Amino acid sequence: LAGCASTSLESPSDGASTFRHAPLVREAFIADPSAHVFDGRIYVYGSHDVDEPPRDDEPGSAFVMRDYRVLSMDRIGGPVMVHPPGLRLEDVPWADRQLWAPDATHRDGRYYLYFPAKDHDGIFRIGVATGDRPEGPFTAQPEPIPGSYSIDPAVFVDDDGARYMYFGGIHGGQLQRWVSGRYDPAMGETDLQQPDAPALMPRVARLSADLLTFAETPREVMLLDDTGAPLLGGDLDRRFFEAAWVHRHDGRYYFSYSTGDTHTIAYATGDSPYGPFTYRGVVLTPVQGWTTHHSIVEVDGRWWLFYHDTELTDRTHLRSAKVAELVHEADGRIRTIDPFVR
Ligand code: FUB
Repeated sequence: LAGCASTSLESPSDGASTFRHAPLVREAFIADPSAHVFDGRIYVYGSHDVDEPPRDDEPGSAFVMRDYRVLSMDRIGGPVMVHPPGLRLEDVPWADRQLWAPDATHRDGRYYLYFPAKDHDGIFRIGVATGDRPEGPFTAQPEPIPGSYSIDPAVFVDDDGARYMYFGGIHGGQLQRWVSGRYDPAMGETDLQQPDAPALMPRVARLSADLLTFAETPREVMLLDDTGAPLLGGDLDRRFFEAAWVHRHDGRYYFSYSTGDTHTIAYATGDSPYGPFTYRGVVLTPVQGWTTHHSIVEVDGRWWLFYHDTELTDRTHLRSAKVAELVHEADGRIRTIDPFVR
């Protein structure tokens, strides 16, 4: 193991810090934390932020990540291990740059790491790598998942064992370039530029039995307002930007996501893993740093929000993972977390 840091849930209470929660680790910058409990231990799959010059001037090009390093801990608040790189860019034949936010799943002693990267044409695709340990090493499939595109894969396991991948991100995540079903760079660098039209929606596809491909063509995940109308492109406080995550609580499916340029983690609820999901509110108010990205996981009957911020650097591409307790109210709403309020 490359490192093991003790962490506390809260930042020091001597008044020196305005942050409510402490970084999980300080010896590496781990962002976009996707947390899971595998065999009784908590594993966090995140982006490994580094400070390198960008290769191009596309949106998001400052995020140049080249490998994945898994964090693990036996309990929330316990010592956190920083494992050696589990997958490196040079070991992914199809990938050229930018290993962005990953996720993982586990079945029958195999671990599956899902990750986005730009291919040699500069197009984001989603790949999968497998291994027999939760922290890796992982071996990448030679090609990206057929029919995959954009960024931020998140894999949800339903009670019947079916696994669904949610993905997509606008702006630097290129989702706006896929409206025709084919990659179209003429669709620009932001979104549809139609504030009164339905917003770009995230995507979902059930995974195949071997967990290496999609079992179906990805479909849109509809995010609705409380009148049943799709959220609009101009509804910046509520529309989807990136960082999809799904969890199930008390029979409801919760779809949570980043609103990007308005910097919240929002959530919507529904009755099916495919949606539609109706907007309910805010999970996490803005953190320090432009991006916000999270996961929600149950550990021994309590629920936790893993998220990131730039407390240690104040630089938007050098982020640290944190964890906060998350509460579902009796009516199913999620109590909003403010990362600055103790
Ligand atoms: O880490 C790179 C990108 O920043 C992620 O893919 C987005 O979700 C945002 O957190």
